[in-house]
Amino acid sequence: MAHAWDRIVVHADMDAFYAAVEQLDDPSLRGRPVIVGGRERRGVVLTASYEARTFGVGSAMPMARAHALCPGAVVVPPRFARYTEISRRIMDVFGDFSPIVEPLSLDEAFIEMTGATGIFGEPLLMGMKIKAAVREATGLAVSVGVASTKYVAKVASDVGKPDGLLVVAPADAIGFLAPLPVSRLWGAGAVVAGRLRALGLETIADVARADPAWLSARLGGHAGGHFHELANARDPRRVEGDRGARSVGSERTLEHDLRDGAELRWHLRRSAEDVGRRLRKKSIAAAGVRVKLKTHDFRSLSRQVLLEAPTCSTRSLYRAAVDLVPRFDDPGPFRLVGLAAYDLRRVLPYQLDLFEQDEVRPLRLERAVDALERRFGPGAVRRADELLHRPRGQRAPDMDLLRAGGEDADAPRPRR
Ligand code: TTP
Ligand code: MG
Repeated sequence: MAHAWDRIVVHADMDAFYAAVEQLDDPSLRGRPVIVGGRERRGVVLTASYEARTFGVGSAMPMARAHALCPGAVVVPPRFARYTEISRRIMDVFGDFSPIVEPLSLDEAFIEMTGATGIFGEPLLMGMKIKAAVREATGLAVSVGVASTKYVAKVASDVGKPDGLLVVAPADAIGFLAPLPVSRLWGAGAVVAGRLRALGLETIADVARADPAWLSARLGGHAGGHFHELANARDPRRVEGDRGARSVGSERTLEHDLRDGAELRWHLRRSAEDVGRRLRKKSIAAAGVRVKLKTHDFRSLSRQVLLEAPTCSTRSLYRAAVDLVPRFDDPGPFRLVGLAAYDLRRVLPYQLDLFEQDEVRPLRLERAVDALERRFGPGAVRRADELLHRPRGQRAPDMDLLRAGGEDADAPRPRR
């Protein structure tokens, strides 16, 4: 490939979002011009269905004008709680494709897909899968742009609307932008676009060819340089996922309160195995490890650490967790033990092996065990020391029941 994809950024934006939700919930509105906005004539249009847009109705237009343009439109008042609910579902779908999702509004997000071709296929296939997953989860259409920068991906999703899917390969990005009007430059509102036109610059190609110093002198500040970079398809901005909020965790409420350090470590190892396996399965590495303990009198305590290098290795997670234990100043006893990996980022499948030089061998072993477990079921392979040093009261079959505890492990359980 002459021009490899150094980065893969997806921009996804729902079509006529509020109006599409109204048409979804009320089938009698489907195929008809729908305007979402206040019923009073002094209000504005929040959005219009594509049927209404053919009459020239658009967002932010005064309602009176919308009525004049499209007298047959059905006006529906907004239901923000419902849009928020669907938005959450959409963002969850995006989260299934990448640990790094940057929502821009209720219906729109960047999704960092660099390194994910091994899992989801080439950029076009990624886009198709994201569109299909959103449709399956919500019944709604999303337009998707795929490019190697945020700016080009955003323009691509918009140009493809409605129900679009447009992939702009890195080598084609400048040519794709070239014929578009300057109003398509990100950050160029009506005023800036007007000034660019007054300078004789109509298309993005005109801006790309202009001298950036001359542009900056005319526009003031760094704006000229900024637009010149965008026009040349250069945009180094990263997709900013809410890293802190996303984590993969495993915790369990114990059958008897725990005081003993060895027993605590045994549970941390089981959690590290669970978390490590899930990270490796999704080709995700974590830079942070958090240990959570709950005391017998229901106080939640946690300690966390940022690792020198991100990891998906059970062994590294376990070691970091064990190092955190002395930092709890509460002597216990404890009724719940949990481990979570946070600050997640995607790694290429082959990078799992290259990731940390000194962890390569255990990681290879762990991935071999993952493969065996996929074939023969969980618990098919056990560590010898685990079998020998099983804590009291725990028989082997119980372990996997405990492991499945996950979500509601916080709920108080009767003690034996
Ligand atoms: P957009 O994504 O800008 O618009 P859209 O989804 O309705 O249509 P499309 O993307 O296909 O062009 O905005 C998302 C929602 O945000 C939109 O449905 C309504 C709301 N919104 C407002 O409330 N006021 C506004 O001025 C705009 C532009 C949108
Ligand atoms: Mg939209």
